[in-house]
Amino acid sequence: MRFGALLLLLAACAPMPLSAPKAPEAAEVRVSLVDFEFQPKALKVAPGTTLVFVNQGQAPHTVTDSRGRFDSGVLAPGAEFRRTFTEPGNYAIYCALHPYMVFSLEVGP
Ligand SMILES: [Cu+2]
Repeated sequence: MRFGALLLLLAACAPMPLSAPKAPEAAEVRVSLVDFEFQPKALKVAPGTTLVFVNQGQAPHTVTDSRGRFDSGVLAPGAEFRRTFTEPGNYAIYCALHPYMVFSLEVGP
């Protein structure tokens, strides 16, 4: 077999074309809601990251997008809310019950 043919065969067997962008890693990042703030208060993540918001306080809280794209509803103490962020951009997130609880998220490469 000629070398060129071997290369073609190897390329055909590769799971993805060599030019394909690397798939985003399926990462999870935990954000805590305590009484009465997000921890951390700001974060930058790669597109495709799943944020897991966990209410670790004694009071109920929400995870609400200021532009209305999502809302966790009321999270009782111990409850969690997961969302995967695929769209790059900036997100201003707050707690609807305590609007001074704010969280700033940047999704980007
Ligand atoms: Cu709250």
